[in-house]
Amino acid sequence: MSTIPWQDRPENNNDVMWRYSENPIIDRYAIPTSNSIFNSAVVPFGDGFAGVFRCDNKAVQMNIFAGFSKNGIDWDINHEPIVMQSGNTEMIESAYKYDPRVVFIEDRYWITWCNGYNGPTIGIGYTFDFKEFFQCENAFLPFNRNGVLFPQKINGKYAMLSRPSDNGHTPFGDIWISYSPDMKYWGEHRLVMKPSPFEQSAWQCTKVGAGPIPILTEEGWLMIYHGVINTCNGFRYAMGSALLEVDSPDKVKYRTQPYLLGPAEIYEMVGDVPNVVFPCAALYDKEEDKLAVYYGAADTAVAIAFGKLSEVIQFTKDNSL
Ligand code: BMA
Repeated sequence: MSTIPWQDRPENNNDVMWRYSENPIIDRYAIPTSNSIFNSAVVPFGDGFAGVFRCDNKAVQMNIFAGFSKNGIDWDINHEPIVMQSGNTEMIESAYKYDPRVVFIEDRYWITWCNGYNGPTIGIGYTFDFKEFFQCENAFLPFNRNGVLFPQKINGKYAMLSRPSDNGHTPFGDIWISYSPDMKYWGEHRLVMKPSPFEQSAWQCTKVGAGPIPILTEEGWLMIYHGVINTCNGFRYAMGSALLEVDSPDKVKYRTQPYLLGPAEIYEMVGDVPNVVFPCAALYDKEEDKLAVYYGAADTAVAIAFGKLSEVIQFTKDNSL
């Protein structure tokens, strides 16, 4: 297994998660055409890591690019976007692609993203090698964002979290779960989680959306998510966690009242969209009790935060809404 990026908690830091000292790890201009590189996904691959990166170009066209890394921190991102071939259907329109997630299930890496098809919906594709990519049916009708697959079938079916939305900046958002026997037809839609009451936990009172691929733990599925508050200066995105029942992940066992990480460093507060911490991927090592969360910072760059898996789980239980 590849060694995941890691830094011990800094002295005098009592937070459950802490930032990598060299953040951001990927600069907005990391490839020649990019305006910004953020909300991106990584997975262990070969003797290192592979990733699918959201790069908006200088025309601010949104697309996804493959990248590779030996250590999970220094990335070589392809200069050309991913080109899809048809997967389980004919080629369907993709006016834009953004906010990818990646997960290995059974024999291949599945990618979900926000796909432009007469409005945003959830696109699905797969690859075996991060060279050739195959595009499948969209999971849902527009409008939807934040499609996040579980890393294994649940009760014999693929399972995906998503957040039904509108065609704009969506002033609402609940997390739902849907199931599929074949990665093509999705149904059995169930509500997982709504925004919280303002007076209890205002950072997540406007909308919530799933982030990285959920992690199976002894306490249930650890789901890291983003929560949003609408302020007089617009939306502010922070990161929280929940524990979902293993066989019925629509049941929330615990959910953090305080956030795990909110915009506080300059690269999170200043950028194309200020005050955004938007997690899309996590690497973990259960034996070493390590968790590294990759997040988009201010819709501009990619950053990492670390935590002890056991402490994040305990924090979620001890500080539940
Ligand atoms: C969401 C998506 C994300 C973005 C966030 C903050 O609706 O567009 O890609 O990071 O808004 O702007």
